[in-house]
Amino acid sequence: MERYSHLKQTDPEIYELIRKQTNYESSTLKMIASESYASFSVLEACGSILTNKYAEGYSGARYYEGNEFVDQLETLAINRAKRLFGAEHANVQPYSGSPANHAVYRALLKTGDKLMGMPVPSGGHLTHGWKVNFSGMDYVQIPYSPNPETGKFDMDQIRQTAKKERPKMIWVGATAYPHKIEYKDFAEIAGEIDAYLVADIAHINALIVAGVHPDPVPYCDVVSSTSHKMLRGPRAGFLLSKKEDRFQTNYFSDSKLNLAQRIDRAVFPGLQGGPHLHIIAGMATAFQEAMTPEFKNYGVQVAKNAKKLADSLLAKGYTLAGGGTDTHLLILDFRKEEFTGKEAAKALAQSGIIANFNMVPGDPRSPFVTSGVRLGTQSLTTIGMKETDMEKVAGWIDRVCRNIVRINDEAPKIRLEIAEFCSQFQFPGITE
Ligand code: DSN
Repeated sequence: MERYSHLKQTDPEIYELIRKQTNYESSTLKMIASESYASFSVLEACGSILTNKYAEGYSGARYYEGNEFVDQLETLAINRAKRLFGAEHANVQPYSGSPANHAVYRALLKTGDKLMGMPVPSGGHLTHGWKVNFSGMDYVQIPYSPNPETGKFDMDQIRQTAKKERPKMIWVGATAYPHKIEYKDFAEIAGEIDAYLVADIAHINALIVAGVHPDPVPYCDVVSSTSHKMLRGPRAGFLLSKKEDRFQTNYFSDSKLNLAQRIDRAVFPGLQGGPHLHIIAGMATAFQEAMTPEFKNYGVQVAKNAKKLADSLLAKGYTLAGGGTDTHLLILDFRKEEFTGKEAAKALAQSGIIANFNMVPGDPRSPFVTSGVRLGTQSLTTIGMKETDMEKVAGWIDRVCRNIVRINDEAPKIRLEIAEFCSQFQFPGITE
């Protein structure tokens, strides 16, 4: 039976938009550092009848009947998450990364408490205490940023700030930081000031699974992640934690609960209602895929491709924030150019290279235009690209940037070349 055949019959407008998006995603270079291609299996689990079921509560303790099989399913997802990351506890119910992070605040802090996190312009996430987000409105962010000269964390500076401000929690994680994070160093600082250490690994989870990025689990009280992005699962979040609380604090209304119980309580009933079981099923499938040797090879190749792309762009004279990358992402720094990050991102998209404009450290331009473009290699690696392909990609990026003033003439030619190039690759969830 043709895929989407029912939808095509009953709702041709939606069918047509999905069809167009599918063609778009398989004829352009998906370089947004937070996107990926989910497999057919993940998509089938997410599109299953599990969307029909209510199951407020947790396995074995639900507020609805009829959950024999979904109890087994959620337990399977939890066990797979624990096994994949070597964690003591997992909660797979958060609807996405922001709700997962919100639950961390509710479990660990009181309103008005201080936390250390990176501001959004420095590469942090909205939920790490940024002022327009609940996390910056209800809690007090003590900011830390990469050193503007080196683009890397200055641990002496971070320690000094932590000791002066004594936040209750330190977020470590980013949406736009191209270097490895040494959780051990952050754990030392958190230990010195009796703060919780929480890692947000949404961007780099597959690199951790592949062993090409330090592992936060041994060092952090809580680890938060999304299951889409590099993990190639559904659009959702999950939390890993230690079982016991190092501090036995009284922040939470019931101080007898251990850390794992407080995390669970914060997610449900603290913030959410019924879990999205179809998404949890897709997540469990993605966790299983991530336990294969192929997935490990993918994680290793993502980092190799990012390094090759960075080196190729540097060789062509481009500046990269932080000087390069040792993760999946790199940030082109256009501070010296007359065009903005936004203009570059638009010109790239017009040419078939889909990325996003992004602040660079010390950016003089506003967050609405920026001086940078963020690129990630995880989607290109997923469809099978290797280092030699990264040289081609760097060539197209260079052509776009050199021709930005006459992009309307150049973009259609590049777009065609890229579509032709893409036709030789296999797209999970798209090409059979
Ligand atoms: N919006 C995501 C990103 O693009 O990095 C973070 O949640």
